[in-house]
Amino acid sequence: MYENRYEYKPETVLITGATGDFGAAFAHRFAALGAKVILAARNTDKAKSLQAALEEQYGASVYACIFDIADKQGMKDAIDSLPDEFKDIDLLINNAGLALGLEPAYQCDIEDWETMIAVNNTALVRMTRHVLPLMVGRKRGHIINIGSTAGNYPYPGGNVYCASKAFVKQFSLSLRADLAGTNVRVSNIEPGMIETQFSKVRFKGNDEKAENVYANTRNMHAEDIAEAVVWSACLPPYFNINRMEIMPTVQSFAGHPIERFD
Ligand code: 8X3
Repeated sequence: MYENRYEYKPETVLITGATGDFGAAFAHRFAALGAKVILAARNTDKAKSLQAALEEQYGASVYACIFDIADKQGMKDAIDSLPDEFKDIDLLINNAGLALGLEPAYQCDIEDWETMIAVNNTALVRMTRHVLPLMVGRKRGHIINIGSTAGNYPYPGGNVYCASKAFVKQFSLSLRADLAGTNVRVSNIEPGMIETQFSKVRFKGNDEKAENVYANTRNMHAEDIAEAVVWSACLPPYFNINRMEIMPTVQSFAGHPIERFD
């Protein structure tokens, strides 16, 4: 079985945050591979326009699944009402996530914290809980969580964002423990700094601040992370990537700052 290392492909892929930079890059790659793609997104116009592009470019079978990721009942209804031909999800990419703000913890907006936890954590575990029984029942499936280097290395102003991604890492590893013997895979893909809308969201539309993050350096892009996701997903099912941490070569570590006294 799967003697050719690249013979395995997921057949039905659900991507949350599908119209963001990462989500759209993943959708393009899996549509090109012939998978049925479910675009989970909040914005109908953006989802429909991505759907049209995937259908036109690859002749792909695409379903736009519209709900607010933080809406518990909306998510349940959306998953329960998937068309029959899209129900057998064998790859869930928990990609929806965001950072809001870069202030020190004692100055942050508490609502930003709550939103990050709601999207990066609560929605991710809910979606996982909806989809997992289908995978376990079929003994086929893969959950790819989009974590972050921020879950491994704290940085000033990262506070709840870093903590939320550490949660995603540990939840991924804990799922591996629970899923022993089920043939269901779990991977946490942990990107570092990637040039996307991420900083524009973090800085709430302040273009100058966002552009400065990526200025005068050699950035990675969403397509680079899609490469890692597709590779992990198309490995033969006996082969599980637990975690994959990725940084642009230009990014590294800053050491531990010491407070000095006069
Ligand atoms: C994004 C990586 O370093 O900007 O998840 O927090 S970083």
